[in-house]
Amino acid sequence: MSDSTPSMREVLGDDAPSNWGKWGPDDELGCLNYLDAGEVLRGVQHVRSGEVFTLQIHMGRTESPGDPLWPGREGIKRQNVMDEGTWDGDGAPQFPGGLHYADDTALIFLQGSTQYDALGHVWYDGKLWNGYDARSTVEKMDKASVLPIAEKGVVGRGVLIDIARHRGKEYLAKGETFDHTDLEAAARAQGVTIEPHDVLVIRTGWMKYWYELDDPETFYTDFKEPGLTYSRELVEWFQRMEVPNLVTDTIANEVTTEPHSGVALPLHCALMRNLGVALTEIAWLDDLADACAADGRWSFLYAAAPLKVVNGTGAPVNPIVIR
Ligand code: UVW
Repeated sequence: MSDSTPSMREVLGDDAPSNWGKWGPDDELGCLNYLDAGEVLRGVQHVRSGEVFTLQIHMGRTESPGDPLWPGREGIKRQNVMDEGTWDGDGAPQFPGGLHYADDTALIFLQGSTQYDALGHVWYDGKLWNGYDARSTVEKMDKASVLPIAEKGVVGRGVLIDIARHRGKEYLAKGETFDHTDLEAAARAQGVTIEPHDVLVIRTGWMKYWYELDDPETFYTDFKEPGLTYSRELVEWFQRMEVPNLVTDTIANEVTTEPHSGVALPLHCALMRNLGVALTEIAWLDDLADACAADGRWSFLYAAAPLKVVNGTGAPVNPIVIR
């Protein structure tokens, strides 16, 4: 960070839009509170053909380029502990009837695949979502962990906005930005309306780029993902639209550094920490986008539940879309 880079507070303002306290002092769900039974039924109305799409990327690919990760994280380390080889030597467990089986273990970054961030995953000025003390994250996430999101489950009407297709590109360029006005323009062009309480799913083509490029060194050089970029108006739009959940096919859901201030991931703070919007990252959206483009239907039933990791800062997820 250069000396001239402003602080998160300077960028977002002393009076940044906030939903703290809106659902009480103990809330750990934020805008997911908007997704009640009525929203589930609204989502169901968008199921027409019965097609199912699963949005998780492959986890633990051994062939190049491996799994896309935020710099500093590592992909899953999966290891067999039991397989047919176990019975090659003596001392293997014997079961009545001759049962053999395979088991494996895994060491994973909870944010190392398609995942939900816990609402407490990022913070500034010593406070996380709803005003919880950042010290509550030490050693384990005591407040606003991923568990409440996992317990509730996320079900509602989803809408896909394909910014890459709208801009006539296979994928956006490094650092390319867009905002809520671009989302609305793309929605108009697609013939769909972004409605209040929609799970907002945005395709940039960035996951396709990761796999097609097949060159992690180029991908991570001058690492700057494309994505939504901060403005107060954009944050107010999210608040007004009561967006419960933002899902994208990038590793961090927003342009990596905001071009004007140079601050990293201000929307994580503005949307997740201040408004309580749930973030879902690294989603595979290309198959869904192709199906939506083919018949012009861009809304669907979205359903997801991350793993119930107690005190987790996030957890892997395989969201399901039914259209
Ligand atoms: C960070 O916030 C650093 O990562 P993520 O992409 O998991 O939100």
